[in-house]
Parts: sequence; structure tokens; C-alpha cells
Amino acid sequence: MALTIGIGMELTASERSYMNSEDVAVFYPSGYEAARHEPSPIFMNELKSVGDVPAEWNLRPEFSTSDGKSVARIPVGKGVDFYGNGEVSGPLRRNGREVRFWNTDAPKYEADEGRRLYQSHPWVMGIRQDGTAFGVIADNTWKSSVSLDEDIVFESEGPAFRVIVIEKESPAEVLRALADLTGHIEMPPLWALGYQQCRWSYFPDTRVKEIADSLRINRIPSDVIWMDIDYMDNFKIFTFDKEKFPDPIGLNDYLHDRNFKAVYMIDPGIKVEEGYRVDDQGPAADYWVKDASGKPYVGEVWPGPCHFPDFTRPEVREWWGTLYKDYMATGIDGVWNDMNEPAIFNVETSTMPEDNRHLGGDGLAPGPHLRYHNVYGYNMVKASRDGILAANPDKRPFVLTRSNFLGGHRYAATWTGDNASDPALMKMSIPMTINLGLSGQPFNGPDIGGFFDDCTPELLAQWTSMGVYFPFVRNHSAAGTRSQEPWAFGPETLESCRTAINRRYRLLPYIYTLFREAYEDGMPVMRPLFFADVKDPSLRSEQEAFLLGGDLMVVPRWSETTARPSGEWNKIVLEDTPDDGFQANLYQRPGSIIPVAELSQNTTEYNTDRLTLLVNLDPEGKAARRIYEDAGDGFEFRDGEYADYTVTASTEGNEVTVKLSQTEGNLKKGPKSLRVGFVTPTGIKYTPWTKGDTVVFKKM
Ligand code: MIG
Repeated sequence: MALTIGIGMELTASERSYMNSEDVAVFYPSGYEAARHEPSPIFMNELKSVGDVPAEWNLRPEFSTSDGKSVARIPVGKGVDFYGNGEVSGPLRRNGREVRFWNTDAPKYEADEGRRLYQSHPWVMGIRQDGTAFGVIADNTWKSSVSLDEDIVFESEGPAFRVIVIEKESPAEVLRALADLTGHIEMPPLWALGYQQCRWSYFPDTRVKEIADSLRINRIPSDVIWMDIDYMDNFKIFTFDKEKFPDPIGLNDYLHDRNFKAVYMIDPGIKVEEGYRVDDQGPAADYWVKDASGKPYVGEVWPGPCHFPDFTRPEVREWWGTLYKDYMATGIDGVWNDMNEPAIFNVETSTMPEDNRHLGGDGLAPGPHLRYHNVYGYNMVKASRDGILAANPDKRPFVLTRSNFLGGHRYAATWTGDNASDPALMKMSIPMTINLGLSGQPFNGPDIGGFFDDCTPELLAQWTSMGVYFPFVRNHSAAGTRSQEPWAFGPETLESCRTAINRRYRLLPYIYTLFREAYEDGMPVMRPLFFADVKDPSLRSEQEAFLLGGDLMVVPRWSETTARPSGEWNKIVLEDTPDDGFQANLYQRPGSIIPVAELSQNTTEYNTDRLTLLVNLDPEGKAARRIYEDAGDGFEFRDGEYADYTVTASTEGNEVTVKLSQTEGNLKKGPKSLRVGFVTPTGIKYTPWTKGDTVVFKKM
């Protein structure tokens, strides 16, 4: 069936289609060539048919070609709100927007007027007015774009691609189905959920120690110090500068002794230099990406002229992984993969030529950079993760990547690249982080305080006071800008940052459970407000107030919006400190219980021995929650070394009974003392501490 509708344009219905599972349909264009798309980086398992697409199936792509581009148009009907779309700048609701899939170093999100960022997620979620939802994946790594007007239109410079459609009753179910298709995040180490201090760059090593000491002296709970590019010898990856960082083991020991972890940067560009071990290993084995003539491509980055590993090749990924062995052995805890779009200096495109060549392997065909550009970072972090895991098989790898692709959440967490110390970009970090979560990447956050330009005391206080409720919490700033640590602006700003970060650490039992949920079923950690009531149209565009998990609503202090879910969401205050005018307001969902730990200064000290259960009853006098705990690192949890608790609250007459019981897991860790914070419209009333697992109190 082909219908000619204009010069050079041919519209065809799907040539072949099948159901891949319940509510997931796969559509192929005519002339589909598997070798030019598969194996797909997106899916955990290659897609298979489990039956025919039923006649009443609603969303069906129309495939066509136009001006040499492969097009898939998905008519969606009226009244649909679009979300997801991966790493995007601009508003939460994506209607009327266009996104270009061509991973780009995009300072201040200004490239292509914000249409192109560091990562590509050819994915759109649609929500109808009745709350039913769908998701659409274009299984395509080639340079492409999507526009979201009346319909969803994907356009690609590569060959015709298949389209996967998920149909569900709710957005949460769509995200679970996306996770089933694309995989789940791994459990992060607990320390990666703590507060992290970064700057481009802390050097020499004495400065790093000073930062660590200042965090402790100023009583800023914190877990991680980051080493940006200047630790390297002339920006050569997997080396240390002999003067600035003469003793990396000593430095990492120093940090570990003070309960800090150390994360170091590794870029993909390898300095072209004879005698440099890493560059020397490449030529013989032919590891580098090639130019169109077949010679190793050379592009300029920090170290000067560089070679770039061809990460499409399994043997290159394996070699890359082996580089981490000695490196991690210095005591490095986590790795930061930057510049992996890949970013190249001094060229107008800011990346490699589109006709550069990648060799592929393991079923992946050789192909041009036009096909493999968007998965350069993805394949790099896949190799990094494997190598780090091989180096430290008993630890959960932590990799942070700037570039990635749909499915890459399996390998790395991410941050939203180079923002700036600008209130508008602080505000934008909320929809950005939410939309990444609605695209299968729950573990992300912005540079708190802003990367470019000078921060101000107000901005740091504001940003930290809401940023602590994001999944990833790291203060970072660019070289040449003024200092941006919590103490850099004097005692008042320090106090505001401390209060906010204290609250983060108190909420860790709750936040860790949210990560467990993300690991199990793809639920985002930070959620849009409309998740509280997907049928309430007034919440669909709310992008200032947001949810951390399902039970905690965060309203930044500067926010002037008023859209709120119905029901008695009561205000909670986690620490009684004088109001500084910056702390975000927190509200707890009716029918929920939020576990709160005693204050700790880092996740090594953190424990749930004394646990406060904040109980906000629903109109029936009930509330419930799950709490998940394990060792916080390692993999024993997979063999049953974890603890899953159920907490319930019920009311009889005037008496409320709150009961905690371990429902699963062999780990006997459990709270030794409990108390309840009874959440009321006028404040929290605390019961005395008790040793048992049940707290009974009278509502008054
Ligand atoms: O060309 O390593 O986005 O976080 O501090 C800039 C220096 C390279 C870009 C990263 C930023 C990092 C910076 N990098």
C-alpha cells in the first residue's frame, strides 16, 4: 500500500507490525534494513513478536520519505499533553516543541536555540485528558529530530526506522513498560545520594584536602569531592600531574579517612603522543575512530590533538575497561565521563565529521559517524562501567556521564551539563530533571549554584534549598568564576545551605527507598506534580512545585504558582531552625508515612537506629509506606541481604496505632528506637521514643 501525496514523498502504512508484549506494539516501515539499526542500543532484549497488533489498536505510525529524510508521523488525536523527550531545555510540557537528536556540547543550552543538548532520547510520552497515557520510541540512532505539534513527527537523516508504541492506563505504567523494554538502573551506592562538592578544578591536592576539611569544619553533611581535569598530567587521561597530585593514593586515603569518596574525571580524547602509554596502545590494535579516508581521526580537545576510541567495537570497549584497573586501585571511588558527545574544539560543528568511520562488531555493522554519533557517549560509559566493575567487583560502580542515549541509564547517572548562575536556569533545572526521569533516567540533577558566571549569595541559598530534593545533588562551578562552596558567601548563606543539606540527610531513608523503586520498576525519583492526580488538568503544566517520590511535595520558596493536588497535604518542617526565607516548603501526602533519620554528617555515619515516622493520615485515618534498606554498597542485597519494612498507621476512635514490620529480606538492621511525628495542619506532634516496633498515641 503506497499513496503518493506530493513530489518525492510517499506515504506508507507500516509494512509489518507485531505486539512485543501486552500493550507494546512494534511497527516497521517498508524497506526497513535491520543491519542499519540493529542491534539496538535501546532495548535490553531484541524485540520479538508475541502476536498480531489487534485491529482496534489506536496509535499507528505513518512512514514516509521527504527531502531524502525518513519520516514517521504518529497521529495522536486531540487533547494530548507531551512529556519526556529526554534531556531538554524549556518547559515541562513539550507541546509545540522541537528537539534535535545530535548530541552537542551546549553551553548555557544555547546551541540551536536550545533544541539540541548533550543527550538524545528519541522518546515521547503522551497523556490524554482522562489520564490514560502512551509512549513512543523511534528506534533510531542516526541524526534526527522530533517535533510535537498536533502529531508526533520523527525525521531522520538515516534510513527508515521502526517505531514502538506503548499504550497504558497511566503515565506510571508507561514508565514501567519503558523500563521493562530498556532496562532498569542499577542500585547506586548510598554515598552517591549524599551532597557532593565539585569545581573546575580543585588543585593541587592540598586544596582538595582544604575543601574536605572545610566541609567538615563547617558541618556541611557531605560525601563526595570531585576532581575535574586539572589533576591530570597535561590533560592526559589515566595520568596524574606529578606536581599538583604527586600522591593520588595518599590523597584518596586522606579523603576516605574523613568519610569522603573521590570521583575523578575521564574524557574520551587521548592525547596523540609517542611514549604516552594510553596512546601507544591504540595504533597496533587499530582502536581509533577513522576519518573518511580510513586514517585515524585527530581532533583537538584539552590535551591538544587527540585520538578517539571507537567504542562501537567490542574489543575497544574491553580495552578501555582494562584502563580502569590500576586507576581505580589508587582509591578512586567513582568516575566522571565528560566531553563524550564527543566535543571537539576549533571546528564549527563542535564534533567529529559526520563521515568519520566506526567499525562496529558483535553484529553491529560498520557505519558513519552520522549513525554512531549519538551513541558515542553511551558506548563509552557502557565500557567504563564494565571496566570499573571488573576493577572493583564488590562495589557498585558510580559513573556520571555528560552524553548518553535512550537506554544508557543502565550504565551511568547524569547531570544536565553546563548551565549558569542564573535564576532562570535554576528554575529550568526542575522541568529538565523531571523530563529526564520521564524518559527512563531517574538519576540526574543540575550543577547547583550554576556552572558559568558568578553565583550570588541569594542564588546559592535558593538553589541549594530546593536542589537537595533532586535525585543527584552536586554543587559545581566553572574555572574563572567566583568560589561557590556553601561557605563562600559568609555565615548566612552557609547556614541556609547547611539547613537544606541537613534535611537531605534526614530524608535518606525515604530517598534510598525511592531509588530502590526506580531500580525495581522504573519509577522516577523526582516526579511532576501531576503524578499526584493525573486527571487534574490544573497540574499538567506545573513546573515549579514538584514531587520527590509520591509522598513529598516540594515548593521552592521563590515559586509563585498555586496549582496543588487536592487533599490535605500538610506542611512538614524537618528541623526547627529559624526561617531564613530560602528553604523550600515541604508538604506530605495524606495517607503517607515518611521515614526521617537522625542527622548524620555523611553516609558512612548515617544509620536508621533512631527513626522518626512522619504520619499524615488520610480521611479514613490510615497511612502506609515501604522502607527499604541494605548495606548501601556491594551486591549482597541480590542474595537476600536487605530489609524491606512495611509501616502502617490505623485509627480506632481517637487512638492511632503505627506499626513497623520487616516483610522481606535477611538483613537484621532495623530501627532500635522509633517515634511518630503526627502531621497535622498546625504542625508536627512528636511521641516519645520507644524501643518496640509499635507506637500508639492519641490524636488530639
Ligand atoms: O570544556 O572539565 O561540562 O562540568 O567542569 C569544558 C571541565 C570541559 C565541561 C563539563 C564541566 C567541566 C568542564 N568540562
